[in-house]
Amino acid sequence: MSRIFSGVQPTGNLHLGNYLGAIRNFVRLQEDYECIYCAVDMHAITVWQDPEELRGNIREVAAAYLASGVDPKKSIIFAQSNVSAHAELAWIFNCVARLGWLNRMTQFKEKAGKNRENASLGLYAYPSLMAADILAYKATHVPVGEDQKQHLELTRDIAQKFNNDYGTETFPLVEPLIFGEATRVMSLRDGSKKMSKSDPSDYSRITLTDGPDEISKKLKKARTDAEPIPEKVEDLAERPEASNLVGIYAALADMTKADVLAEYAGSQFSSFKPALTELAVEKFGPIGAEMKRLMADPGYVDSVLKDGAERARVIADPVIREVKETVGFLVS
Ligand code: AQP
Repeated sequence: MSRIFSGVQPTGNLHLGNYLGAIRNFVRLQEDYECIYCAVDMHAITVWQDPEELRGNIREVAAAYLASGVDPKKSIIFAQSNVSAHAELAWIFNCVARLGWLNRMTQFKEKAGKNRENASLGLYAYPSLMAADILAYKATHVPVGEDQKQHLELTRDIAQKFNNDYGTETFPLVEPLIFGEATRVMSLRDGSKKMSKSDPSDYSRITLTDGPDEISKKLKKARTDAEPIPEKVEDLAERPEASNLVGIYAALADMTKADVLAEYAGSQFSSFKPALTELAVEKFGPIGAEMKRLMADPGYVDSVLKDGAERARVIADPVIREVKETVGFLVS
């Protein structure tokens, strides 16, 4: 049976990249799969989080799922720390994963930066916890943005090594689901950097709760080049900022980049940007408004998370039990 698992870190500033690379696909997949979607708060604390803000951000992730169209009756929505299987399995995977594998993880290198010695042990072990998130449910498919591909390869390596070491077929080899025209949305200020929650510049990203004025200001300021929009997708290859805006338009309009170029080839970005603004406002207006409404009703959001955690435990607890028995722990 196919089962989907994915998550978003509650680190604030949920943005267009999180939506187009992940959350929107979560909504589409729930029609055909059993889906489990998580606010990965244990991942969030791998870098410092203010406790009060973290609580709000966990609810914000749940609100973003709901406002985007994830149906809490059909899919499971919960907070990672409320299901202990994640932490338990992560420890076992810490003993399966090899240091050499983790040393290759580019996200750790980027996030730790030059000050590696001062990074938390949790940041280093992040991919092992991510493998546990997925495999605690024996999920088979994981919708993510392109930046998570390497971590999913590590999840496969961990699953395979566990199965080989213990001579079992406990874990499936997960498949990434990376689809859509915007699997890697870039910063609006720098086409070589991905759009990110932690970028110090607010102008680098459009957040899900930005109103029409903010969207318009940010897109007006978005970096482009002086050339008009080209006719062919190949001609965007050396123009990262132009390619990014065309990709965002295509994803929001459910078109291909080629279709967008067919419509706008020859136009300047000064005339393309207002069209993109209009489209972004049309798509995000209702989502942002619904998120704000849900954030003002934390009681409802908490009830969704509580119900989700209960349903998640029903799936994960027997898996943890099976793993503990396999490893040789005494299971009472
Ligand atoms: N720029 C992006 N384009 C497409 N997809 C993206 N995702 C993130 N950024 C982009 C996808 O969103 C999902 C949730 O990401 P996350 O919150 O778990 O962590 P992240 O990848 O570290 O996201 P950020 O926004 O870049 O946060 P910070 O700044 O804290 O590192 C994932 O599926 C991810 O691929």
